[in-house]
Amino acid sequence: MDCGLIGRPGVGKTTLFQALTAHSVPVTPGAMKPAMGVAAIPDTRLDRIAEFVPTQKVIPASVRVVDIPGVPGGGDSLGQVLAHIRNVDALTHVVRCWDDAGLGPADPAGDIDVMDGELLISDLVVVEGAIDKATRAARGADAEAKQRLGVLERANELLQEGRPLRDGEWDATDMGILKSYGFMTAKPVLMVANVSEDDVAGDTAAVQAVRDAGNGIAVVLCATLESEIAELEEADRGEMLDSMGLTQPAVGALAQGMNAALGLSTFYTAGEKEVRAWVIPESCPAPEAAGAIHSDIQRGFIRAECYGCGDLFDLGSEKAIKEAGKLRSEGKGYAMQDGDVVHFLFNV
Ligand SMILES: Nc1nc2c(ncn2[C@@H]2O[C@H](COP(=O)(O)OP(=O)(O)O)[C@@H](O)[C@H]2O)c(=O)[nH]1
Ligand SMILES: [Mg+2]
Repeated sequence: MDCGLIGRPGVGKTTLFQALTAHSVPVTPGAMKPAMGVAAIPDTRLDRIAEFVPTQKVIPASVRVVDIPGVPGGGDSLGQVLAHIRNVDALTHVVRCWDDAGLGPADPAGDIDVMDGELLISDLVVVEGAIDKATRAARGADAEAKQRLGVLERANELLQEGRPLRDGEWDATDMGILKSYGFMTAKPVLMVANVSEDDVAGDTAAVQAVRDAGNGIAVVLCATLESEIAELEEADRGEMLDSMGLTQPAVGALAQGMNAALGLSTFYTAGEKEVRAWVIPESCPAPEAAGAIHSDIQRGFIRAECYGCGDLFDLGSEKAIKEAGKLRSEGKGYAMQDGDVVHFLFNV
């Protein structure tokens, strides 16, 4: 699953990408090619599990992040940028909330309109072409083609009204059809208000404009500051955060927000060697979750022994969980719950 950073040129996408990936990927300023990296997802539940289960290593889950070049004001490069946006699963829309000497005063609402407008128009072009094709295909007795045409016509209506496809009501089949066309306005989106160092409290009108665009939700951060924090040794971060009036780096909230936008949940494995977080689609079946660890465990799946991490925090040890009858044995049909701590039994 890939999460793409999008926004107008100069809003701080690459700076944020470097913060998220802890400067592990070399980037070329102004490059028209996307850069790809991995962001670790900070997780307080994971740290707490490791307090109860003595272990050698704690390994966080991660999300793949793609730094996509900014959407320019038209021209040849626009199509190139939009093609990259079609390929990711979810979007993080970065908006400039500081007054910039070169780019001018912050205009979040205006920038968001331009960005959303480009995505909408581009989806309209795709849907019109797709309807033509699907109409021809649906002339026969092909039920699948008829359904596809129905979805495309509904999509067209929404877009004609200037509304993004994510506003529509779609079932899983409809969503699959929309995905196959790479519609950008159908992708889940997380709004990010990129502020100056003085505004990390997020109480400005500019930040409010970004929140409004995100149905009340936006991650507020200062990308340059986050990038500097990411360069520091773990031990030196506290002091820097304190001096900025922050309790934890905002990239943590951002990575968690991306996960939620992608419809993902987390389960844990906990043993002597490692305590580790794994990311899976919400409510996915136990064997599929096992497959996130290794395909052999999925193939030879017998059962999952699990408990909720809350039980561990309440009862203090796996032994106590067992004694309290809270250790569950789940079969192939089990839908994973967020926060499960699991031991998979398998046979290959
Ligand atoms: N004041 C301020 N400047 C920033 C912030 N984030 C990025 N910048 C600056 O904005 C410029 C463009 O940033 P960049 O990450 O390359 O933007 P991109 O075009 O969206 O990838 C750089 O000079 C950054 O140092 C921020 O949070 N506050
Ligand atoms: Mg950039």
